[in-house]
Amino acid sequence: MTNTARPILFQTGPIMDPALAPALAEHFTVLMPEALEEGQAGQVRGIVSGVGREVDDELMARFPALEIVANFGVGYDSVDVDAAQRRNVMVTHTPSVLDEEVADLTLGLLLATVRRIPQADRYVREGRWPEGAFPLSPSLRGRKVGMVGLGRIGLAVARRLEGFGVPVLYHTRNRRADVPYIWRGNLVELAREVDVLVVLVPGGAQTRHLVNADVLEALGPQGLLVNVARGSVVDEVALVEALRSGRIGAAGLDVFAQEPHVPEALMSFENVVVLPHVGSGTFTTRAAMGQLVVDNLRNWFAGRGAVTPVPECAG
Ligand code: A2R
Repeated sequence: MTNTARPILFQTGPIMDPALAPALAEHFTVLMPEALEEGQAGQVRGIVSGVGREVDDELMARFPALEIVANFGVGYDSVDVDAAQRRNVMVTHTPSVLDEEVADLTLGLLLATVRRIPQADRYVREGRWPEGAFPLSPSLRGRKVGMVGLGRIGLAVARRLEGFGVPVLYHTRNRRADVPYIWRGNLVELAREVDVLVVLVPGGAQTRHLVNADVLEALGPQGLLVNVARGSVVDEVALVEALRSGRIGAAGLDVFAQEPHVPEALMSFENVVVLPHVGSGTFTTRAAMGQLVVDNLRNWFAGRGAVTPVPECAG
């Protein structure tokens, strides 16, 4: 039996936050796709969604009473915001609460990639150490880092990089007046100038394949690519080719074009570190994101508006 006194939500699939389901259940009736019964769609007032689950016009059309889509995550490229706005549906996301966590992971992945930490771990586990010392690795010393995107998370990464004593440059559409880092309006130029590119722009049509063959070529044979944003931002075919031909030196990837599928070719390279999209994946940060999802929904249904609307729906 569903409690009709409470707003009914549709959740597009499982979300990796153990605290979210009980927190939602306290205030809402949550229907998972498999639990949605004939006739219930008309009562659904909110959608809870997460990365990789499309909330498109077709899905929203199934719920004529829909008021809000609450996205678990800062990136909301899987939500068709234009369609939501045409339907007068609010879209929210979870900015800020994950910045430091994703920045930590970014530095971890960068260091793991340049110093080949996972490869060294495998070397020990495979019993190869007694055969001889692990090969020397490239270094972060004396290298420059180029941020592709310098928003909330990018800035948290840049600040950490200052502590590592490496110069930071960045590429965005708009130059920031409030940072000490050098701006480059042209991404190929930036790639030519730096040794490491760290990708932290939102996904979606605007940034699709922003990091293409030309950018990778400019990064160069000693260059290193770190992507913690969205797989769609990097042309994965061009990346595989650049790694195969040695046109770039190494890559650290937390995100992929077709998650959870990781191209075999990428996993076959010794100079690539792959992670299963864990940028914000800690108990504390996922709980903070879940709480923000709940706060957005509670505020909305109490008539107080959304706490963190996506920029397109703000104001
Ligand atoms: O371009 P600007 O001036 O709006 O700067 C934003 C930049 N950005 C771009 N840079 C170059 N070409 C583009 N087409 C482009 N579109 C956006 O990305 C800004 O510096 C940055 C985004 O910052 P925030 O909106 O504060 O996002 P946040 O919280 O740092 O997260 C970035 C992404 C998420 O969307 C997830 O996909 C991923 O990181 O976790």
